[in-house]
Formats: sequence, structure tokens, C-alpha cells
Amino acid sequence: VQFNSLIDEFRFTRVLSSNPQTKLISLLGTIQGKDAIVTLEKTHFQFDTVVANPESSTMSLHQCESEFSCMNSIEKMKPIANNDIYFWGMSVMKQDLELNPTAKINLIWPATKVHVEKFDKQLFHIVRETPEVYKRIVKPYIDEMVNNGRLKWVNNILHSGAESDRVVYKYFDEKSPDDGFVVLPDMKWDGCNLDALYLVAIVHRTDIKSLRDLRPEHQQWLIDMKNKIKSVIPSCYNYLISADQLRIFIHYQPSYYHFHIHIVNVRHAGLGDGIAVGKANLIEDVIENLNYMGPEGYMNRTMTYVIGENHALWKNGLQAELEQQLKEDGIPEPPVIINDFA
Ligand code: M7G
Repeated sequence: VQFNSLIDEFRFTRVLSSNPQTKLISLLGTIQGKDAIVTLEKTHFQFDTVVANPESSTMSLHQCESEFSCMNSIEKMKPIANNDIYFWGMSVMKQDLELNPTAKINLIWPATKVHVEKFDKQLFHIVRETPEVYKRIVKPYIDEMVNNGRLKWVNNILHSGAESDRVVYKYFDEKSPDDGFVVLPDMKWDGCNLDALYLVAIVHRTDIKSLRDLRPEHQQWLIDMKNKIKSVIPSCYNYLISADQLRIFIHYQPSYYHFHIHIVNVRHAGLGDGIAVGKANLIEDVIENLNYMGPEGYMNRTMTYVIGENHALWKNGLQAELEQQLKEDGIPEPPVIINDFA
């Protein structure tokens, strides 16, 4: 199927979410009668270009020289107003599909109910997941999510050569196949703007579904993986980013229950809850925590995180659990508020 023709066939149903800060909008619609989610994201401004250096094998960085770098690309301008030393207005900037595209387009089709619920506007709550809650509510959900085909894209990457031309690093040793992993650009990244660098490392082993499955015996494996990532990734991007500028973290709850690691430019702030506490766990902290959690590792811990009301886990028990927790903690219920705005 052709991406372009699918986009042409998109019939709009409603807006799922829109964020003026991240310049993202997610739309629900249908394509050939099946649910489709389109996410549009305005691209960021360019100010660096990497160019070949004729005198050496290294690349060098030129700032604001290309015709598309921020100021150079202004084609038209219209003032709005000015006051004292302040001026503001609007502009049209030169666009080019290859060199300066306007927006990134993501499509999920056919989208499942789980996808729609994830992108839809919703209220969020902070909830504690005790080991008991994990076993009773979360584990059965994970088992279902592992076996319902939602990991096909992961298996495609690991075993069927999907996105293979985009892989930036692959580690595989036949003597210890379980230690293998691949690093490639995340679907969230446009692949050009280094400020927004976003990679994902996907491990070969399938026994670790989430942070919960990590035990002290995995500590060295995590350390090795982290160090390989930090050694290799800067060189893949001509050292325009350094090892200590990579924010490397693990989501809990993730959307996909096959262990993977997010690798993001530390400058990238426009990710909403994706890098927020209550979801992102720095790999360094995870490695350190394994020193103190006993042989069962994360399985023995109470995890506190953000959950949306649309999430199946909320409806399957976390909501009831949270009400119970607030009672046990002696947190008073809020008074009933009467909305008397006319
Ligand atoms: P997560 O923590 O399970 O989910 O991370 P979330 O961050 O979406 O809440 C999964 C990561 O894999 C996300 O950063 C996705 O953008 C990324 N991802 C998902 N899919 C389906 C693909 C894909 O097909 N290819 C690539 N390259 N990345 C993907």
C-alpha cells in the first residue's frame, strides 16, 4: 500500500488531540472504512547544516548558511503591530520536500481501539502499582498485549528486515544472541533535525516485557547496552551530539511490551509526557536501583506512574485501586463543586 494514496483517501471524523506547544495535531478518520489516525507535526527550524569538508574526512558544521536556515528562508512578511522597541508579524518561509519540509505525517491504519484511546483527549491520574496490583491487574493485560499482534512491527525489525536501511547500530554476537539489540530512528523523529534526535533501541531477547521484569542479573547487560549506545551514537551523527547529551530512558507503562530503550537529544523538550516523571525512567537510575531491590528486582517494587482514563488498565482496575489508595492514605475527598458560570 502506498502511503500517499492512503493519505488521499483519509476521511476526517474528529480531532483526537491538539497541542499548540508541540505543534502536533492528531486526527481520527477512516480510510476504506477502517479507523485511521493521522498525526501532523510542524517541523522545527533549521540552523545547522552538516557539510563535507574537502580537506579532511570529517564533516563540519555550518550555521545559518543554507538557503533554508531560519532567517534565510523568509520569503514574505506581514507586520502585525509594533510598540516602542517591540515588533511582531507573520511570515511565509521557503519550503522544500527534501531540504525543508513543512510537517511530518504519521499514519496508523488500520488503527485499533487501543491506538484511538491512546491518542484521544483524556484525564490523567497518578497511581501506585504495588507488586500485588501488578500481578492481579497489569500482568494479565501485558500477556494479552504480547499475544495480540501488536508487536508485529518489532518482529518485523528484528527478523524481517523492516526499516533495515535505517538501522544506525546493530549489536549481535552469536555466542550470546540474547544480548543483541538494534538502534534505529524512532517513528517520532523526522530523521533530520538533530535537536529532536529520537532513536529507539530494541533488544533481541523476548523474556523482558517491561521494567517490571528487570532483576539484578540484568544489570550488567543494561550497563553494556548503555555504554555501547553512548559510544556509538555520537559517531553516527558526526559528533554533533555527545554521549552526555543523550537522554536514555525506559517507559513505564510502555505502549509496547517488548523491552526497548528511548534515546533522545537532551535538548528535545517537546515530547509531552514522554519524557516526564511518572513515565520516563533514566537508564542510569534503573541500573542503580537494581543494587537495592533484592533478587526479584523491579518485581518487588511499588511503581508510581501516570495513567490516562482511556487506558484499559484504568478501566480494568487501576481506577478502583486509586480510590482505595486515597482512602488508605487518608486523603480527603474533594468537595462537590457546583459550576455556576453562566
Ligand atoms: P513505548 O514506550 O512503548 O510507547 O515506546 P510510547 O512512547 O509510544 O508511549 C515505543 C516507541 O517505539 C515509541 O517511541 C514509538 O514512537 C516507537 N515506534 C512505534 N512503532 C510502531 C514504530 C515503528 O514501526 N518503527 C519505529 N522505528 N519506531 C516505532
